Amino acid sequence: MNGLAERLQSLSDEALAKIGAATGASELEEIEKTILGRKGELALLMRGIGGLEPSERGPFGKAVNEAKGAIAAALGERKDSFEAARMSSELDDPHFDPTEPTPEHAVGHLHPITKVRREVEEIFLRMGFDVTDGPEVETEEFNFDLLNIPSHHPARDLQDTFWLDSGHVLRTHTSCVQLRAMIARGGKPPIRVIAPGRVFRNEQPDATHEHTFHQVEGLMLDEGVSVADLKGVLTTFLSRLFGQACEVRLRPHYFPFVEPGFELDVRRAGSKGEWLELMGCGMVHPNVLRAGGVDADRISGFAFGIGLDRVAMMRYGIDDIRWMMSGDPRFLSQF
Ligand code: YSA
Repeated sequence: MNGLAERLQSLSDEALAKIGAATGASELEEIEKTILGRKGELALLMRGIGGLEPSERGPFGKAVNEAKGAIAAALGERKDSFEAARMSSELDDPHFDPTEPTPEHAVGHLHPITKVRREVEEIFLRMGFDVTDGPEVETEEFNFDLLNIPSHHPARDLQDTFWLDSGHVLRTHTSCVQLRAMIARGGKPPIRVIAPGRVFRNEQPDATHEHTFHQVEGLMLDEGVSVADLKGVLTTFLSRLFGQACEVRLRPHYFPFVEPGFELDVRRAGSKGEWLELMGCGMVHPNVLRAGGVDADRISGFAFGIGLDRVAMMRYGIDDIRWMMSGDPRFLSQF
C-alpha cells in the first residue's frame, strides 16, 4: 500500500498516546484540530489514496475511517473525564453553595415607540389601509421637488436637512412615501396606505425635538374623497388610539404638498380641556397627485403625518423626547 497503511498506523498510535498524556481540555482541542481537522493529518493522508491500486483504495479508506472513529472516541472519553474532574473539584470547594440562587435573567421587551407604532398599524389595517415603507436615504426629488416644495423653501436649508455628499438627503419626513406608494400602484385608486418610519432633521435636540424621530404618514385617494373623510378617519383613529372618544379640530396651515392644509389638534370629546397639537394634514395638492401618476381631475384625497415620538410621550407620560433614543435601561425598563 505504498507505505500509507504504516503511516496511518503510526499516526493513530501517536494520536492515542497524546490523548492519553493530555493534561487539559485545551490540549485535546489542539489534538483534535491537528489530527481530525479539515486540514489535519488524517485528511492529508487521505489525499494519498489516489496513488493506490484501485483494489487497495476501499480497504485503505475503511482503515482511515476506523482510525478516525477510534481517535474521536478516545477524545470524547478524555474530555468527559476532564469535565467530571472539574465538576468534582468545584463541588469539593468549601465555598461552593449549591443553594445560592442563579443570577436573574433580564427579560427584554418592546420599545415604547415600537408598541405605539404597532397599535397605529393595527388600527389602520382594520380600516382597510396597507402598511408600506420607503428609504431613509432619499433623493432630493422625492423629499422635496415632487412634493411641490420649492427650491427657496427653508426645509432645503443646510440648517434643517442632513445632506449627503452624493446629493441625497436623510429624509426629513415620511411624506416622500406618499409618492412612492402612488407610483408603486400605477396611480390607480383606491389607495389607502400608512408608512411609519424614521426621519432626520438637523436640529439641536431639546425636550420636544430630536434630530432622529419617527413619523407615520397616511394617504387615502379615491374619487370624491373630501375634508370630511379626513376628519372622520382621523377622529376614529385617535379615539381608538387613546381608548376614548376624541374631538378633532383643524387649523389652517401651510404645507406645500397639500391644499388646503391643516394642523390637527385633539382633545377628549365633551371636555373643556386643552387642545393638543398632533399632526399635519390636508388634501393632497394636484401637483403631487400628478407627480405620482394620479389623474388629478378625477381623483382627490387626503394625507397626514403624525409625530410618533410625541404620541408615545403622551401615551406613557414621558417628559423628554431625548430618552427615546438614549438606549438607557433606567428609562427602557419602565415600559
Ligand atoms: C403634513 C401634511 C400632509 O398632507 C402629510 C404630512 C404632513 C406632515 C409633514 N410632512 C411634516 O413633517 N410636518 S411637521 O414638520 O410639522 O412634522 C410632523 C410632526 O412630526 C409634528 O407634528 C411633530 O409631532 C413631529 N416632529 C416634527 N419635528 C420633530 C418632531 N418630533 C420630534 N422631533 C422633532 N424635531
